Amino acid sequence: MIEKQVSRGIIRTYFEKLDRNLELDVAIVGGGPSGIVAAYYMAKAGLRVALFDRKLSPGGGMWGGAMMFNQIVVQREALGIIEDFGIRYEPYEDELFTVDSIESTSALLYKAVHEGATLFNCYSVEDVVFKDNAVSGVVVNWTPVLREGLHVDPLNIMARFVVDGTGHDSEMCRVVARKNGISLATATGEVVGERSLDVVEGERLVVEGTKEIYSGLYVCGMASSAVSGTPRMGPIFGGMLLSGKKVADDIIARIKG
Ligand code: 48F
Repeated sequence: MIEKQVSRGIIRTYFEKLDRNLELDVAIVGGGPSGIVAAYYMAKAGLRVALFDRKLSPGGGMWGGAMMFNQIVVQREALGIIEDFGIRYEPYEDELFTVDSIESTSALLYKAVHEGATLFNCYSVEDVVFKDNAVSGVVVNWTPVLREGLHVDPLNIMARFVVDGTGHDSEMCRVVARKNGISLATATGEVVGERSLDVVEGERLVVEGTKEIYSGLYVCGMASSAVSGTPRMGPIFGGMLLSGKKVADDIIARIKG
């Protein structure tokens, strides 16, 4: 009865996958370039890591290049990461290189999953689990449920660490600060909000700002610029890749010692 087998194959394996991911080392919120790179290196180091993205197609702002010109620029410092993912690149000028944004985004996604990270698409993280004054998991619901405004309760997924990779809105930082009356590790204790564009400073500070922003909660990518109030940088992606690698290295060191 092939019709029934098709459905059963999907249901059984999906729920096995969900069940395996109810207790994680790391839950990454947001599947932009920084979050996906983080997922890849953590999975490669043997951590139990899952990434949740509200879109049907994770990849965040990387697919569209700039103004939908689907090429992006990376600087020499990030070439090691580009090579780890097997992405082809071309020298451009000075220390800059160009890559195809479709090849890059699909390579990041493919390698992260292939290395053992689990990606849950169409999942919106609406809150965190907050226990003993630390972030210790995520609260998830279907994106279409939230879009429709349906009154359906979410599920909880526990994690030793949560990474906010939600991009310009730094959603996890905002929700943690707003709901729990705590101070984040920023100049004001709150989400400062990103500044206008400065490529050089933006690229430097996005990596510098990649850190534990509250107990159990790390921040990477544009979320780190938004929370700490550093400049945006536009369609140069080296900082995003380096930020994802840095958050992975920091958490791997914390967990593995
Ligand atoms: O913004 P985004 O691409 O994240 P990023 O890694 O990269 C930024 C660059 O793309 C670009 C840039 C480069 O220089 O400035 O903007 O910081 O992707 C963020 C992802 O998070 C998802 C969203 O769908 C997107 O794919 N996301 C945001 N909030 C949530 C979420 C949420 N609450 N739950 C689940 N996913």
